[in-house]
Amino acid sequence: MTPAQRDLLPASGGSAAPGVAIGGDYAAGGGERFSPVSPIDGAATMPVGQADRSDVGRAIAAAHESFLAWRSRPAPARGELVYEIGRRVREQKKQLAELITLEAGKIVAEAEGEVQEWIDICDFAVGLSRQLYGNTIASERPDHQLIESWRPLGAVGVISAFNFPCAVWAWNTMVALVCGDPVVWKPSEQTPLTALACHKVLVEAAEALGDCPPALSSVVIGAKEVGQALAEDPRLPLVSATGSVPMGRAVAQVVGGRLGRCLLELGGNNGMIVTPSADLKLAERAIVFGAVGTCGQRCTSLRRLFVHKSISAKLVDRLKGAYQGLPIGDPRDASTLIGPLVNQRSAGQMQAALQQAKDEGGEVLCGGDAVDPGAGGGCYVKPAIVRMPEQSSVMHAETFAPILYVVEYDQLDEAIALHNAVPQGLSSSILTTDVREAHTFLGPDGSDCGLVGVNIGTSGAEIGGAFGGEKETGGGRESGSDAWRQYMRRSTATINYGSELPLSQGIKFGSD
Ligand code: UN1
Repeated sequence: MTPAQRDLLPASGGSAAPGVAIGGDYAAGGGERFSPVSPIDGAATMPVGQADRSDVGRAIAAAHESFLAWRSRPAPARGELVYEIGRRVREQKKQLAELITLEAGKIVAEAEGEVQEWIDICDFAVGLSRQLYGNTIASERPDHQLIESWRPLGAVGVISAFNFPCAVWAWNTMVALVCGDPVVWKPSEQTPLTALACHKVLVEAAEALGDCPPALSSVVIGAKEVGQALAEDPRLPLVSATGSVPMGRAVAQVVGGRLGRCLLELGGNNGMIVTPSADLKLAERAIVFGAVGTCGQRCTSLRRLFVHKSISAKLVDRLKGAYQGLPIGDPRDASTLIGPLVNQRSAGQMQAALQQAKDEGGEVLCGGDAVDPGAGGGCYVKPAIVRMPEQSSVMHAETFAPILYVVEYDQLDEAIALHNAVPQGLSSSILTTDVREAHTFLGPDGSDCGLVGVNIGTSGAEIGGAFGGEKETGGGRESGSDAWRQYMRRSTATINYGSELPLSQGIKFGSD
């Protein structure tokens, strides 16, 4: 770690980073200390403490206390904190991105893009703080009025994954803060330092602003027991979880068991259809970024490509050419486009998927093999393109690695049916210049995903839209549009400003 990266972390007074952060209060935590390693070279970054159940309980209690104060602050005044956070993130963008690269292994340009998502959601949330609109509704009774207001909900639990160690928390937290809700965050154990650095920005912004409750943000580092403790606690009326389908299923069952609210953003297995009228230059760029960006480790990564048989040979040739020139290596190097996979397990899963694809009749057209990392120990791989005779079982699972399966199709409705025939439903796109094809894909008989694009790749969604997907992706929506409503309690008020008490539904009850 560089001194600039250390400066981003809370001063711990020791050689390890804290495992528990409750506002500006830092502690090692009652769990066992561990040593995360960087995917770049497998070298240990910094030892980190871990929270145990009682630490999680303390964090939630403090967040709840802070909620009781924060909820009565006017929303535009809550927005002032988010404004100050955004200002500070702009100043530290480069350093924060470097820390993300170190822990998640993504290339600098993409790490900076991730911090940019934080800045963007700050701007969005500040505007939102003056636009938490409700409705007024005509009453069926004379001299009555219905008013719908949105009130703060309570402290929110956020569980996030290694691949977007800053942005996913930021989408949740910036919106939650203007809605009046503090956040308790369990980051991935792969990226605890990024989490502590993000948290520190928030804490310092709150201190600079003054008069903020102490625990608007908390971080509890640890493995699944920590997530379990968040899911169980009724003082967290909302738990927002991003990660694998099994993780989401476990969280949803616990939160559902106490009738809490869940916001799930789980696996994607994203597809694209390329039709005969597609602009192939554009298609090539959209496919390459979608399939190999972040080394195939975005939940929005492109994994399944359905190409019309009349253009398949031509497009596949172009893609093979493009894949050949991809610079693979140290993500800190500005010329690198493909960084490492997160760990050896991930590399093993990639090899297993490629073997299964071959067993199911697939032909690896390029890539798939490991690249010698030189002196370091990172897992560097060549992104693979695999031609499949049909959408067989390997294509139904999400493998978090840069494998692009290509299947030919003949009729658009057949391609759409194939596209939708997987358990996940996050992101999708169609490459076409035919307006009928585009609108068919966007329409009710088209893609069944939460994100649908035309002439664009599956990844790289902007924060202004609601982000999330259907089926096993979990159904949640985060970030922009009206996703904020999930962080609030809807209160429907009925006001009688007359001197009679007429009953609704015209009921006569006793004498008037
Ligand atoms: C994720 O991979 O969990 O749309 C989030 C995208 C990014 C976010 C991905 N804005 O690719």
